[in-house]
Amino acid sequence: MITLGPTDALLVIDVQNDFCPGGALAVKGGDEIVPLINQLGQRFEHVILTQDWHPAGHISFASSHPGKRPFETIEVDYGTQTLWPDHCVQGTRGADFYPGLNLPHAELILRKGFRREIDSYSAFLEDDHTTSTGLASYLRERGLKRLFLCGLAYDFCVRFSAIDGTAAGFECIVIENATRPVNLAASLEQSHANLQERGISKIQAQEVDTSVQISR
Ligand code: VGL
Ligand code: ZN
Repeated sequence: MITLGPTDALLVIDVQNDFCPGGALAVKGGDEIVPLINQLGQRFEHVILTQDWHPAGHISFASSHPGKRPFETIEVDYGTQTLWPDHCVQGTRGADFYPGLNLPHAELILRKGFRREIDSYSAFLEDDHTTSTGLASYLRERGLKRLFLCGLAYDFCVRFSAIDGTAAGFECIVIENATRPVNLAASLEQSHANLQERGISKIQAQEVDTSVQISR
């Protein structure tokens, strides 16, 4: 059992319409985790949401690269970029949080991927591995130390947020049954391996102690 305290935060990654069934980049079962995330949120004093937030013509969109199709890859300045269908375009319904997500006490909504020339899977560092989102400094100033990650997608934004969060000095724990993967090529197996290599633990939502009442 894991007992939560005031320096813990729930980091809810990209639970947006476009990543749920019917969306532009639908993750299988993406909507199924929402009730669990809502329940989990009740156990946390501090909840942070991330929102994938791309301008039209974003570098990660296949449509921005003539002749390329979604799920192909290209080489860009910062390495290999997977190309996606247009998704989470700023101000569109697809970029809105999934309507079933009910976390009104979330304290921060962190938007990422808003630079046209850089994708950002991680909530900490954009994909050039240099440009900071500011999240680490925010967490430090707020005295938040341990992060429980959930949301979409396990093998992209959740994985890289956990890796970069760990590198930035935060204890990161992935709540596995409150995530779902895109599952592209070897992304799922690689994600499991990457987390294990770095000693990032995966737990199930039921391992969070629900007997502790939080004050709000
Ligand atoms: C994501 C692909 C593209 C994610 C975001 O949230 O995991 N995946 N943009
Ligand atoms: Zn994206």
